[in-house]
Amino acid sequence: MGNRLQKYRGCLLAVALGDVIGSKYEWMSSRDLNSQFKTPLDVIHGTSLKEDAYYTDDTQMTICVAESLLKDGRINRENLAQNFSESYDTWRGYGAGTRAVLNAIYTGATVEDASVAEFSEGSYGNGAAMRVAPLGLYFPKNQELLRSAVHDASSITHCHRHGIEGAQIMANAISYMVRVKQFEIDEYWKVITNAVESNNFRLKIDQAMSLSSLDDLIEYGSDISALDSVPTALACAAIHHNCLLTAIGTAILIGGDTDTVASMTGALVGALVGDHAIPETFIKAVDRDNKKGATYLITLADELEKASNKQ
Ligand code: F2R
Ligand code: MG
Ligand code: MG
Repeated sequence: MGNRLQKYRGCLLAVALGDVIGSKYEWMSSRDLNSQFKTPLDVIHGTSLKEDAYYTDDTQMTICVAESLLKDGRINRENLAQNFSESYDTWRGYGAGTRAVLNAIYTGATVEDASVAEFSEGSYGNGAAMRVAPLGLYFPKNQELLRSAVHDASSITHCHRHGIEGAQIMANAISYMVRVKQFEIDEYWKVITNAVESNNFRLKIDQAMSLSSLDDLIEYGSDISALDSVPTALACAAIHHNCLLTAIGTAILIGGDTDTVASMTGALVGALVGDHAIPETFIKAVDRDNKKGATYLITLADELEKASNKQ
């Protein structure tokens, strides 16, 4: 188990690591992945990060949340929306709804109008949940502040109740992982169920609690909606809470939304075990030519750790 600083670094670096490796297999089937790789660790060690170890929207938007939080000391929706819009790299594989929201913000729409640019009831995609790690790290002990910050950060692009609920659940689970010295499975699921609001999520989380193997996870599935990916990541992290690389490799072998489920799983287990679980070669590979690569993620993690003491 890592010390406090290692846990903060582990969380953000594992967001990127899961994203970087997982994005090479996004939307592949579990059948194809499992015929290519024998074990979860084969996925990690058998994926070349020499040439292109770019992160995608998952990490890009996580960085924006961390930056805005550190700059404003809270979530200012307008500032965060601007940050999302200014850092939007079209080639990083954003969801169609999020692309529409960011284009609307770029052309001057208000945050409220932009949030329904693609879907009139808002997006139920996993795009809010996948970027929520900095909030769980910033408010590890203050549930009320966490709740309102997650709502504000999520509703910019995901005002559908399931989009927000997935982010609330993920943020609470991450705050649990960073808070504790010892993982207690019953306590973990209790924190998660306390953050559940809808029957749809209650049902999915109830099922997720009983999963115990890769076959179970494959049958349970992974897709782009918050409802079909957040519980998958929570279960994968619970099963492999003591081995970050196995957790990320397993999340990828499930198939489907591999970068996002691996990134969310990484955030959870990374926040528990810390960055010493990540080999230096992987850390160096993450978006190596980008000034917002691994070194920058470590800086953000350190600043979040310092600032979270005041919350
Ligand atoms: N989008 C991708 N990967 C595909 C990249 C394709 C390629 N590289 C390219 O760009 O051409 N990955 C990323 O998207 C997911 C996060 O998505 P997010 O931010 O939630 O987007 P969105 O569009 O809001 O929701 C995702 C899809 O869910 C369906 N959906 C959501 N709300 C809906 C509603 N109210 N009604 C109907 N459908 C709804 C739509 O199909 C959305 O497009 C992550 O996987 C990330 O890695
Ligand atoms: Mg992505
Ligand atoms: Mg994805």
